[in-house]
Amino acid sequence: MTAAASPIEPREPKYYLVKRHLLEIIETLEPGAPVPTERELTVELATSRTTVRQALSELVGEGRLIRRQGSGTFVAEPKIVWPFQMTSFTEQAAANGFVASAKLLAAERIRASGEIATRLNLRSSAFAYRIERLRLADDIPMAVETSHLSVAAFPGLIKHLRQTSSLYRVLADVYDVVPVSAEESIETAAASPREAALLGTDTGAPMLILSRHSFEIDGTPVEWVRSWYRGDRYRFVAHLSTA
Ligand code: 16G
Repeated sequence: MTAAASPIEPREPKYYLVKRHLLEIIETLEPGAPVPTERELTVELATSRTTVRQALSELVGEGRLIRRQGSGTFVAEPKIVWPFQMTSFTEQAAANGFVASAKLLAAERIRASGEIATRLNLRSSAFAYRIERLRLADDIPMAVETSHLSVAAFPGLIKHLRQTSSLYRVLADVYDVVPVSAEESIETAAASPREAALLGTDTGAPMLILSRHSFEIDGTPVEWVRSWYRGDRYRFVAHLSTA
């Protein structure tokens, strides 16, 4: 006979009580409304400033609150819902009512090795492009995107990307290549100082990294891309069906 598992009663850390209290307050407020200050919460809940700060920081990281230097902490706007689709950033933005753009941060030819060579099906030390772009929607920085593509497959790509902000547009118009399928994965990371500065958040803030490995209809790999999004601003949605 097996013993019945005993119910686990997790011990709630003190800051979590403060967090729950704040979540209740947030539910009653509109986006943009101020929440009580650190000092007010410390007095009201008879707890330490450190405890209050931890609760506030977690809610900022989760995108429920937003901190404005010098003016306080406010209820955040709802997250932007971004669909998982086999389309380009430009098309996804348009479908959601935004105008997409890109700022080219880096564009270079590197010798492919390791994962990049494998993903792009290149001989080790063949040339690959490393293209880093800041992606913006309505001029608001949304993601830092690093793309790798084969130089042999797309000669002159960097020149074209200096003129148009859509990689997929260039691939279709100039090279007659359309990525039709992809494997996409999502994982979390903490923002580095550089990503934080580019995306207007704090170093260490939670980020979502989307990786896309895309292919042409015949299975030829097209690109290997990693996109860093602010975890507090975006919610990714996939539509699943059995059909
Ligand atoms: C998306 C894709 C990226 C692709 C880009 C093309 C993800 C994670 N990334 O951002 O792989 O290169 O769209 O967009 O979905 P563009 O044509 O606007 O440059």
